[in-house]
Amino acid sequence: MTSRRDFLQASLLLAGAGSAPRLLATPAAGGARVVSTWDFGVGANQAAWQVLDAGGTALDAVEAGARWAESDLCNPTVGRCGNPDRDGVLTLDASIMQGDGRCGAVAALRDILHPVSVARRVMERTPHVMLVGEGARQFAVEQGFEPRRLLTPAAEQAWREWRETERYAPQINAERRGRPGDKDNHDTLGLLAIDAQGRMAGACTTSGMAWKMHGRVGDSPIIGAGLYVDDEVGAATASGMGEEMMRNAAAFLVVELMRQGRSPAQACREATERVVRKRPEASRTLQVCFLAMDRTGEVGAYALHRGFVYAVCDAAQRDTLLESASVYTSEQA
Ligand code: SD4
Repeated sequence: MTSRRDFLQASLLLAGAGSAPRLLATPAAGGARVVSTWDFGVGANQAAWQVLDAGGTALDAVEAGARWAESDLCNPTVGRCGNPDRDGVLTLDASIMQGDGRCGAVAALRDILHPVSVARRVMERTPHVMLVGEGARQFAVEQGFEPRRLLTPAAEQAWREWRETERYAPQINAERRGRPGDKDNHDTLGLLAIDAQGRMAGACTTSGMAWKMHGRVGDSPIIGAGLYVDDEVGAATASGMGEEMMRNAAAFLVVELMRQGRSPAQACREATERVVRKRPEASRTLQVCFLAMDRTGEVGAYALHRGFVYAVCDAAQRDTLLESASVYTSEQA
């Protein structure tokens, strides 16, 4: 399996050679496209593309992409390799949504490898949208998902080292991503897809903020905060400090701005600026990132700080990785 670091280095090499990948504005007419947050989005896109390329649905595609990331043993921020909360417990958040408004989510789920698939079962097999904690785990087991201990020795070791500092000061993406030598801090996988029939879907999956309080839930499983999809308009997903996304109903905001006529890039920018206006001081230290795709397949992104990269995949480009524009452009912001 190619590691996320390899993907990132590949993109940096391209950029260094003066041939940074270019994004086609929209896929070929009637074409499918999938976009994902961060460098590991390249691998997730490839898993999703296998579904789209075979004529599958956007929903199946985003689930396949999210499952790829949840299984990835190199990713300390999503799925089985995620860092635990401050009590040493790994809890996972995920959501999935179709463009017709159907959606499902799980939060603070323990011991289950594929939270995105449990979220899909919530959508398809219950009258509800979200299950949390022990109830989500119980439902998953009833549905045939096998419970297993997920915390890796590396994540446990990292938690033990963190505990020595005994300081509860959660930060997200404080160490900027996207340059060689940057250390992974925290990222979430958000995927948005449009299939050959023009149906849209999205998924979002994460282990949440490392060393979070036990029971803390981020934006990723909250429909309208970390993910929102509407076939009439388009789709949006978020990564970064989930509390800001929740305060601003951010993914929904991005979609509504597109409904009012903004391009995906403009909508992401306005949502980011809203976060800054609400909390100007806090916004200097935390990261907030948006990725959107409208119903024609046009893609846009924006972040508070530099370093947010996103991956685009369609019939003409399989592993395009682009860096988003940002409010603050200096490392010292
Ligand atoms: C959360 N939004 O749990 C997630 C974390 C994240 O980049 O996306 N980090 O708040």
